[in-house]
Amino acid sequence: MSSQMCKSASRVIRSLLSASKNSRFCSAEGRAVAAAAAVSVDSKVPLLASAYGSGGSANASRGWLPGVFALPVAAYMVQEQEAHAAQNERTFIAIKPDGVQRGLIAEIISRFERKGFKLVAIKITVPSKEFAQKHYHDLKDRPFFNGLCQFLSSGPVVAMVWEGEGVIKYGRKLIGATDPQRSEPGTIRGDLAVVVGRNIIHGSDGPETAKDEISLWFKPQELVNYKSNEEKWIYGVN
Ligand code: IDP
Ligand code: MG
Repeated sequence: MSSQMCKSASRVIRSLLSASKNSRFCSAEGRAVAAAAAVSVDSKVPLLASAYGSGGSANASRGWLPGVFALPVAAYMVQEQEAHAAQNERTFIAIKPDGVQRGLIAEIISRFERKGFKLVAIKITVPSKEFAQKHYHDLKDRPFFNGLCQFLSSGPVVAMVWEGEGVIKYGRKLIGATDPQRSEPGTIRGDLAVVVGRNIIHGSDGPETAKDEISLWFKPQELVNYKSNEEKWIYGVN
């Protein structure tokens, strides 16, 4: 092995180790190596060959590098999986009959879309009162329960599933407080609704309710898995 190659190899290893130690690939060098390593794992190209570019020999690398690479590459893959898991978070959003009748479907969808969240299911439906009671089961002891379920089942509802990092919590921020009198300007209810009984939109309030509500309103096959072209511009670590 030439001394030039030794120097390059140790530079590669140093940057990988420091990248994994810092848990984020911060330096330009680290990013390049991480990308090369990730590509290598995906495409089964020998690790050192792609990390070196034209300067290295794949055969020379096999004898001694995989063990050194294994840890940082594994760390990178775990990070990647976590990032994907976060991106795949899903929430249930419904435009209630008042929002539909007031012509606010496009306005509401565009707020989620422009934020960078991804629509993975949508339908328009008139839920039965029994269905509305299931949806709002946690409010069954509240005095407005009957009127609320009556209203939800009074006309078309646009039911949707939105996906993205933090979409459950941030979806609630986009929606605003339950009572539009208390919703901040800039939020959907703050900008577009006036009273709590006609607050135009529903959004799941946590991971458990999101899961339950998605499975109440949608069959699994109605949820679409796809990669949007914009994702590489919406997600990224510097
Ligand atoms: P949320 O929609 O912000 O999650 P919840 O407390 O879960 O609020 O209530 C569900 C829906 O019930 C509200 O969106 C609203 O339409 C209705 N609601 C809540 N509180 C009242 C109330 O005090 N009077 C009438 N309707 C209410
Ligand atoms: Mg609620």
